[in-house]
Amino acid sequence: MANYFQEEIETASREQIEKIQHDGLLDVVKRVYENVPYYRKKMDEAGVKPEDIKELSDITKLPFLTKDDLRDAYPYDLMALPVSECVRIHSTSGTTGRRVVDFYTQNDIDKWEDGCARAICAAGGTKEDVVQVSYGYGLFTGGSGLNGGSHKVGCLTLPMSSGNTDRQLQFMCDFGTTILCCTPSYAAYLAESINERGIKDQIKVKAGIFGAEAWSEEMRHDIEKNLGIKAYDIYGLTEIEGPGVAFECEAQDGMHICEDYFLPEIVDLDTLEPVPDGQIGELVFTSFAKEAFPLIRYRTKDITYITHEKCKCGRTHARIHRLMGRTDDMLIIKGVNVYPSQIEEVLIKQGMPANYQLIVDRVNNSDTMEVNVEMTPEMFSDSVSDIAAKEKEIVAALKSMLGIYAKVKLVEPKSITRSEGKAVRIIDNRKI
Ligand code: DLL
Repeated sequence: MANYFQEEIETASREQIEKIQHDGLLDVVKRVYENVPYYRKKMDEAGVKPEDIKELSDITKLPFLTKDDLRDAYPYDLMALPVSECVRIHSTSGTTGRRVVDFYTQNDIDKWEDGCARAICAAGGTKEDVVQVSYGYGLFTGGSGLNGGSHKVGCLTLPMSSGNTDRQLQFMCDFGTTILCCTPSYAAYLAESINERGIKDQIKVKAGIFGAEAWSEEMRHDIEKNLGIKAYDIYGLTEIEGPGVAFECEAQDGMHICEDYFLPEIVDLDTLEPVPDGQIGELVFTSFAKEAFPLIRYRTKDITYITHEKCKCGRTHARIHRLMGRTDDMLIIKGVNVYPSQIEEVLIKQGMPANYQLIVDRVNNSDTMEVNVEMTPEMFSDSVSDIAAKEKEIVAALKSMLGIYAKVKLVEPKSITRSEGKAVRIIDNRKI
């Protein structure tokens, strides 16, 4: 029997879910048209009025919202309520441009934490568990979101934040952490540190809730094997609320979207027309239940596909497949679309660790890609010719997966900087 946090809504019928989404959509369109001049202008320009939205399918009449809109409207222009009604903000780091901010009322926080509590229960969590939250706290949503979800489930919560690996491991051993929440790259690093210190027998972790960055199925298997746990994917983004927008259940076969809060669409990467279930495209969300900062048809730039097929766990909310990458970290090398996750898949299949970096450049008007990947300590003691042979093998495997040549360099163990948050996988030196 599956472990639900809110069984009734998590297993609601399609008719019930669509009714909630229908009412939510009509309500949010009216709210933003009346209260947010930025939206009213956008809708007026698109020639659509709230009265034109009668059915769920009318959503396609509404204009998309993009990250550029969020940046234009920074700081307050997309807020749907006065500051006096809001209790919190969160924000992205703003490394790739102006910060993106999200605002929350107390109800918004409540629903967000419910989503994270659903994720913890879907990973088998109960009030008996000790949850170590090793996502960053502060403006980043990861720490606060899972912290709140863990409280709601009634778990003993360790608000560790990211970093300070010694302290992470000490708390993990001393307090008997059973559920670990952090980025997959930090989980891999923690697993490496645990094995190096020979303390695996003191670790009681049974499940991990890992997200905030793209990771491959192969990386999941590696972490599961190295830590002896089940690793669950969790998805979310600051603009929509943070973690818990979608999460995996025990079937580990796609992430259930909290469809009672968010209306998902998948649109074609070129035409932006909605595509059917199973077809890959860009994920678009309407966060109709949000009070302070509802977004309509927000283009996430995340690439995946959706399914409404029945899930073994009994949850009825639609699932998105593990994210395949982002439209903006999709590298185009000699005209070929390349996602870091494809390279990761090849590397792990070749027995390499998931510690790698892609260096892209343009030499004589032609794109080049170099894949630097760490050797395992065992490989490091191999002869130079063995290492060269392994490099050749990886070059061939990458060529057969991507159809292009990439130079491969096996580098010393531990020479690629470890990440405590989101890993930096790409260094693009092209000046285009
Ligand atoms: O990363 C929220 C989060 C925190 C999610 C903790 C999960 C766990 P942002 O910093 O705004 O928010 O980054 C959002 O990260 O659009 C995706 O591109 C990527 N991302 C998030 N979760 C996943 C995942 C948080 N499970 C952006 N798989 C999103 C792949 C993910 N990519």
